[in-house]
Amino acid sequence: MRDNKLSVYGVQLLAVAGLFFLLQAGAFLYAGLTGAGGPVARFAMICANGVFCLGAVLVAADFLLPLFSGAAEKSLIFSPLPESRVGVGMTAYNDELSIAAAAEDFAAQERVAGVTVVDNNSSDRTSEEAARAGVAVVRESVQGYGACCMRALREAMKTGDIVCLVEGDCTFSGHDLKKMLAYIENADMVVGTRTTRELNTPDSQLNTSIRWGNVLMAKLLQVRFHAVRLTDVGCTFRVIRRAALEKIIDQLRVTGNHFSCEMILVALENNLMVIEIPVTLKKRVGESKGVGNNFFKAAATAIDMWKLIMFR
Ligand SMILES: Nc1nc2c(ncn2[C@@H]2O[C@H](COP(=O)(O)OP(=O)(O)OP(=O)(O)O)[C@@H](O)[C@H]2O)c(=O)[nH]1
Ligand SMILES: [Mg+2]
Repeated sequence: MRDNKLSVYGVQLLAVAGLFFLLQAGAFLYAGLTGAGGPVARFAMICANGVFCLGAVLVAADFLLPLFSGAAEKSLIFSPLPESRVGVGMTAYNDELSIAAAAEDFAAQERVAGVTVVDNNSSDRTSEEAARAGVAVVRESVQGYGACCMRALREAMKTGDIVCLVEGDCTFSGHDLKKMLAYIENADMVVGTRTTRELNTPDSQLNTSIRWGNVLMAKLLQVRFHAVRLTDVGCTFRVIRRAALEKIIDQLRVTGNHFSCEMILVALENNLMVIEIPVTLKKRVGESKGVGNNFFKAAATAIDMWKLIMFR
């Protein structure tokens, strides 16, 4: 798959140019009405035109270069996996109120071979509650959402030839797993999107700023790798073929909250077929520790994701 980094820079320059054009229009209007502010308007005009031309050249170059390099696009996959079993890796951090119900929900799904809860240094009864639900429990000492996800993936690889990653906070539903398994026949990785409003409960974490922040970052990532359609970069719930995960697992580095974006990016860099499908999203059970109800954490995570998409 082609990595269109020039387009990522280009479209952002075009957006900045749009702001300069707005400033220019306002300044010319003001100058026309008052007779003052002419130099500001001319400055905005020069900036807008300059930035617009640079952005347009970068985007055009990105579209033209492959015509000369002959870069190949991905071809359709159809590879049914009727005998495959699913290993579920479930993240948990002080999730004693939700973990048993979440683990039981996923363990009860068809084709699930086992659920492993990864307890990320919880100080409450998370491990005991998970064990009570009858699933495997391991402890991950490196703190952080990404560290917990990576361990969950590694644990789930041991039990299934399809690996499912999900949170243990009851935001996601086990019955969505069969929808993901339907699409994994055509993909290496199927990732959920939480931005389908029809599938969110009204009290879910996807408020307007989190929804649009995710859509924006997802579209930037989509610009970088044309052959994919993305509307969310922060959904933990996903399934991946074990063979595909083996290819990328050692390239994953992010231990913090922007891990889910990194995993999609690395999958695309490795030419994996990634398909995004809508999943249901409910209000979490227990207290949010991530970006769910903290605007500043969400903004910091968005900046980390932007840096990944721009510079990795
Ligand atoms: N924030 C955080 N989450 C962790 C950590 N380790 C594991 N996790 C798990 O990662 C998931 C993300 O945290 P959540 O508190 O659910 O945050 P969120 O998903 O952004 O938002 P809500 O679900 O609305 O609360 C949860 O399942 C946590 O249990 C950690 O060090 N920090
Ligand atoms: Mg959550």
